Amino acid sequence: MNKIALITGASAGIGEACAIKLAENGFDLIIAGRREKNLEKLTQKIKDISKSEVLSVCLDVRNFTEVEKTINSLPEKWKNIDVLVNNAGLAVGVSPIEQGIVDDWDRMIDTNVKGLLYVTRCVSPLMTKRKKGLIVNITSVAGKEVYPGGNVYCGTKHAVDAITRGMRIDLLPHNIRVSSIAPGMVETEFSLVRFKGDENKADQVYEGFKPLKAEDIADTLLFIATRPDHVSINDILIMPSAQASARDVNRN
Ligand code: NDP
Ligand code: 8X3
Repeated sequence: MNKIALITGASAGIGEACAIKLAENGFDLIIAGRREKNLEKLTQKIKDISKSEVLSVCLDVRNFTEVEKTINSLPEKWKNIDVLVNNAGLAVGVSPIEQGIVDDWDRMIDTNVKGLLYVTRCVSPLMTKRKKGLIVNITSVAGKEVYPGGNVYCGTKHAVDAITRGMRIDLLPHNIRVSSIAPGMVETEFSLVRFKGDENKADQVYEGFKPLKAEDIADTLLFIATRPDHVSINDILIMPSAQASARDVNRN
């Protein structure tokens, strides 16, 4: 029987690449996100490239009632989740704190922190019952460092970093491993979302150097998810070769 992985934010970027990578390597997938059309396309792609089974669930991680209902109503077989990838997340804006937009702050905190907690709260009991599981949280270099205009986004990723370490302790008696992947700059829709659809600004973020691809993070996830049971990869900080810190990027 294939292992089952649930990936949040699978409708684009890193989550989508992770779903494809795990499917190529024999996992069945529960793919979650808000954009149903993207999930439909991904479902078809996975069916085309692998023999994996796919369950697509339309889900806004900010809504606890919706998260709880979705997880509780999974068909019994799909409740045997072996790997949870808490990936759904976003940055919105780069305003300095004194000009910050409260709605942007709410979206980041509600998605990156509360959404991750809601999904974990509903999935982890399924794992503790089976005394096995792996949870991988997608954090960021922004969870290790701060940079100008990163204030609240960095705060949410620092929170996820701390929550990850807390989860690891709480879930230790239940034989559940908890890992985090902290990427530097990855070229996805991330910057387009951050700059609210401004393609010029988004493109500038990745100009003059080779950023990571979503597939690089998927490779990292696959490595973590295929270690033997006695090995836990606690945290991986992964950067483009041209990036040394959140603020130091070697552009041509
Ligand atoms: P994308 O914008 O390409 O993808 C973000 C994903 O999150 C989408 O699938 C989106 O789906 C989903 N998402 C956003 N809000 C919600 C929500 N409320 N409910 C459910 N799903 C949601 O960005 P990335 O792939 O780059 O980002 C993935 C993760 O990686 C994020 O946590 C981000 O912070 C982190 N990260 C990204 C880096 C980068 O440079 N790209 C670097 C470090 C970390 P939909 O809109 O359909 O709901
Ligand atoms: C995304 C990477 O550097 O924009 O987490 O914060 S960064």
